[in-house]
Amino acid sequence: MNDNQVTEILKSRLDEKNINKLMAIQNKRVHAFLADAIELCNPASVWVSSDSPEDVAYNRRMAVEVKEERPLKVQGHTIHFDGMHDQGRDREVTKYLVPRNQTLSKALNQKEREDGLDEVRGFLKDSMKDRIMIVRFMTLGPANSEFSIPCLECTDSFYVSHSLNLLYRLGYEEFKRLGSENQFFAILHSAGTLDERMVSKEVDKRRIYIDYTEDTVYSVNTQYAGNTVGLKKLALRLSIRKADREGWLTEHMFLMGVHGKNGRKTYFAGAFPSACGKTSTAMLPGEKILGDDIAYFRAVDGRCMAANAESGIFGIIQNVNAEDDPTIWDVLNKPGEVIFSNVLIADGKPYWLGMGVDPPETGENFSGAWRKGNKDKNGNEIPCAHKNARYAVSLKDLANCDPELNNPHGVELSGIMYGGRDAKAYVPVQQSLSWEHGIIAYGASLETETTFATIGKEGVPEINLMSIQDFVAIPLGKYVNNNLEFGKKLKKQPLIFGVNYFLRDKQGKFVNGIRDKHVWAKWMEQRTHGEVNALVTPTGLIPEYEVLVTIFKQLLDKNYTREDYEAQFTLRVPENIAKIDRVIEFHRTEVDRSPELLFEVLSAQKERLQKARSEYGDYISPFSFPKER
Ligand code: GTP
Ligand code: SPV
Ligand code: MN
Repeated sequence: MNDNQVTEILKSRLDEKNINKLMAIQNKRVHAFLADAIELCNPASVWVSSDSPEDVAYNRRMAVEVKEERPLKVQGHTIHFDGMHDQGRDREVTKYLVPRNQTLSKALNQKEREDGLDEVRGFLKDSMKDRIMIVRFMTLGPANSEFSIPCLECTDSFYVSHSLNLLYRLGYEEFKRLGSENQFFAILHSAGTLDERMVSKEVDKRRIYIDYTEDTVYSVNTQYAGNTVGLKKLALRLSIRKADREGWLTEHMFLMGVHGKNGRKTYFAGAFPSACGKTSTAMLPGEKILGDDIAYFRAVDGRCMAANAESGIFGIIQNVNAEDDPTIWDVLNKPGEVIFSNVLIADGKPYWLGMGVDPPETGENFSGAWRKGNKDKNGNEIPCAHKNARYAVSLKDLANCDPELNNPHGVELSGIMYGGRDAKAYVPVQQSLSWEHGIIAYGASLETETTFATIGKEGVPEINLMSIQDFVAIPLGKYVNNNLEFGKKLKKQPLIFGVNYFLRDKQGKFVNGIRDKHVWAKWMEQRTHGEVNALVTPTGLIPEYEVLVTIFKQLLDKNYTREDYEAQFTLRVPENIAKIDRVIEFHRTEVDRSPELLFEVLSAQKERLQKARSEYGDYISPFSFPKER
């Protein structure tokens, strides 16, 4: 298409108001992308959001009018349902489009680019013929900042577009300023054919393809936000490539401020795989949340500066209750803008698993009209709400939102955590022996179990490097190496911690309570200020018993016993050696270009474990370990 054809298409398909809004953005790539999308999807009309209060309100209204959302009793709350088989990220059909002459790691799901484009564009053909195409300009990262990445999303779902408003920064003005600059991410989404409940019907034609050669993503026949709100996990894949080219880091991490002595606040980031603890950590009562899913890191004058790519939360609602999560509970119960998804609705009120309130026996949920005891096609009982039911809210609506959220310079990080669902090996909290040791032994060795956040079997153990493996669009080893190299740019490196909320005892019971993570956070905060000692173990530095006694008492009013400490911090040597063997095997066979240092660091840890075993046996009480000098 030449420039004239592009203009021709836009002028013939947009009405005067919308063409004016669009032409205020003088960018050839924007115009060409939209002309192509219009030709392909053939929408009934095109609406461009200018982010004005009227446009934001129109979007909110339309989501209800087209029945993708329904108002609930509490003012500002709505419910959206995704289809029965569209309740999480779909790994199987999410693929990188790779040109014939290129290769990506074999651990990555990929497809030959031309074939992939033909297939997905085939499914997008005429997909919007009865619907409005919505054109959105957004940014990832704070505005007017080194961290910002402009994004264009084109969708036929007012729910998706409404979610963008809650979760990201509006970017129409930013695009106007951009002028002809063509460095932005573009996303084209269509929910495809919908059934009478307004949910995507053609599940087998669901595709999410990432065309990284053009910084473009295609998504079709799905509505679940993780597959459709392109600025989330789809743009994440593109930003990892951008960060790799430009020498900074994109991480699947929360950001939070932890309070300490004399009113000070210390910033932490934390990587946990989906449904393994990011939001629950960042929302700890009394602390400040800056982000709960995606963080950008840049080395600035030797300091590690971090910003949230997002400005809202698309959070798991299961187990959110008044006692454990008072802040989010409050937001989910008072007037204000909240989109609930895939919870049970009865009498205009939402109910979910683990809310601490008995749900009614009938209502409407992701399966349609629901009654307790209803079974699915396979004879399994349908729960009242899906485990991956979620809520979407803006961070600014939270009482504990950190005031630095939109600081264009980001915040300076003092600590980084890595944690997964590791039932057997790692202790609940430990500090790495160095930056390299932390990146390798905690980040690149992160083991977890699959969860309900992705479609497929739950509880399958796997390695999920840095908790970001699904989204790494460059060779995995190079990604590890970028993290190692990043440390060298820092004069003051954040301390690195390994945490494990999911360690179990021999009977299979978790050895920690849900609030214990707060104690670990306070201990880490004190470590970053050099205020408390630690004990040296073969896998890292662990808290001293007496220090934990004090924090447990002050914070949770709990008497922390020697038995608790031993149950949680005993070093399990056989499990730790087996873990290292699995991780080494994984990096040898599944990862291309794992740095040699990784094997050295892991082998050294294995030797330390073997040495300790020869002295103390297989299970070593934490009281045996020496104090750090
Ligand atoms: P995504 O939004 O998918 O990226 O997930 P996330 O990392 O933000 O997960 P989140 O913090 O929402 O945790 C999800 C699940 O972990 C919920 O079902 C929680 O109940 C559970 N969970 C959180 N903390 C703990 C804990 O300390 N112990 C146990 N056993 N479960 C926990
Ligand atoms: C995750 O699965 O890591 C999430 C939710 O944060 S999603 O939007 O599906 O990515
Ligand atoms: Mn996530």
